Amino acid sequence: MSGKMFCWQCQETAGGKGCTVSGVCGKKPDVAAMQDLLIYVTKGLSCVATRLRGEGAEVGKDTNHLVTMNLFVTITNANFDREAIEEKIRDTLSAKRELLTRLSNTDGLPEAALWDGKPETFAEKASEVGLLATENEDIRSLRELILYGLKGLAAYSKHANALLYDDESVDAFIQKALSDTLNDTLTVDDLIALTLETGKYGVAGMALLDKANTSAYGNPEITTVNLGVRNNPGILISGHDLRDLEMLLEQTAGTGVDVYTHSEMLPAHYYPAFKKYPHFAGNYGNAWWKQKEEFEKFRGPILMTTNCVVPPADTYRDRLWTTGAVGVSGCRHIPGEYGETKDFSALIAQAKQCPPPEELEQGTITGGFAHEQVFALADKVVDAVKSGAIRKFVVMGGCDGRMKSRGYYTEFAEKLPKDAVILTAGCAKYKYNKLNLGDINGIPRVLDAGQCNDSYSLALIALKLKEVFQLDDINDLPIAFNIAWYEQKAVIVLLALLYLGVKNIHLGPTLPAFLSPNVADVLVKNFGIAGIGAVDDDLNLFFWNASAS
Ligand code: FSO
Ligand code: SF4
Repeated sequence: MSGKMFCWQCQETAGGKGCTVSGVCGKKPDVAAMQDLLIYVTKGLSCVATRLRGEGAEVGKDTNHLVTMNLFVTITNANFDREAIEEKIRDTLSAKRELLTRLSNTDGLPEAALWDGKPETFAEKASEVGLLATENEDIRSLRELILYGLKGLAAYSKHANALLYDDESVDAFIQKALSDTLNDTLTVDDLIALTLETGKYGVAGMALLDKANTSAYGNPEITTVNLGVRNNPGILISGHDLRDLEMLLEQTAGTGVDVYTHSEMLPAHYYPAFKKYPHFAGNYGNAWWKQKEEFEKFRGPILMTTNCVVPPADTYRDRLWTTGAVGVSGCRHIPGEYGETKDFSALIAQAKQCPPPEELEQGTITGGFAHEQVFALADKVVDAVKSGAIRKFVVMGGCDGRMKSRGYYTEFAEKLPKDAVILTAGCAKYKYNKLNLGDINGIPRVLDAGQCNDSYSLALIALKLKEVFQLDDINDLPIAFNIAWYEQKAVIVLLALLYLGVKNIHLGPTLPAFLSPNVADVLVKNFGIAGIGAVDDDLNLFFWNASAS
């Protein structure tokens, strides 16, 4: 056990090992401690809910939503507000108390399911329940791998829930898996099986979100997005929550305030439903990690609907607003339950007092290649593959990040053979989506399906190609996987791909610190997971050595 901060959940963890003094992301030890306690009590609540289901009782949506929200709050770069996290701990303890009264008995429940405490005991308890409390390094590694996958899955569930889509089987699994991470009788093999099952539910969760998004806003279609600025005040919206965007667009209509997307909100432009708003002006800036500089220059209010938020500079703190799972102390938070209309009038009023954004760049980028759009182009794509015009697809989805070593992905994209097409989703695309890589017979060489959750589209596209080419194995397709990861949503995307049978995925820029040597070995031996090397060596491996792809 350790009272010290220890977090290793993201790719930028200190020294590639773990953040122990303060987070590279800006998370302070007191916030890290409250996140640890929030995970602990959420696991406890999940144990009780799972036991209740076992007794044939129903567990309401409120519990499901509380669990997913709590997991989301602890994702990298989502919430730096200690008070907001403490409030969630109190809410979770109170929900657990209520569920416990409905259980026929509490025999054999783990300590987390029974623990209750007043706020003044939180810090002490938190110091006992961090991930280092699990001593066996392989069990700890698998528990954390599962937990991080569940955090990603919870984030995607939350967006579907915001559109009033729920899948009880996904929520029940999340809670069962969370309680299993407290079960000391489970072996390494049991936990490996649970890891794969997490991938299965990852597919289900992404499918649910895809259904929610496309039912509400239509199927993404090829779209050219403006990168420049207009001469009106603007609001910048970042993150992944399309429902928040819809409410903001509705409320800003006719006010003279434009709305721009940032980072993972870029793909919102691809949805037909948002094209009707003339004040939906374009995309501003790049991936999350450049936000300090870019938010300064935006000059108007910024709304963070999800991670990735970077603790802001004082110069724009009063223009940074949060909602949903996001929290930054000192920044204003817009409340709103699922199904309620959030009130963005204060942001709009602030925008009206602000000058228009400073121009960062000009031009356009094109995207919108989600499953239905690609299926509509299927004949063209298949012909290009059959004629040899397209030799290979390379899935380069995932996350972007600050590390210099991520320059690899720009160089890799630039040096790709001209008959290779990049399939992407997530903020990783900012490493190459403005490079003008051209097209192959009218098919752009960078096909952007959307946000990281739209990796689901990439999987559907791969499965469609497998069907068209009448292959038995997805790994026989001319598709290579070279994925960049940063935070825990990328973990669920990875587990989902493994569940779908995809092998030989290359993961970079570094392998997760939370994989123990033995667990890493299982992933290498069973799934061919590999890291990245020098660009030229990897290109050689992907294009001229069949064993690598
Ligand atoms: Fe990126 Fe951040 Fe979408 Fe993540 S903005 S890093 S995997 O939150 O969720 O791709
Ligand atoms: Fe460190 Fe990443 Fe954890 Fe932040 S989220 S404390 S950077 S490991």
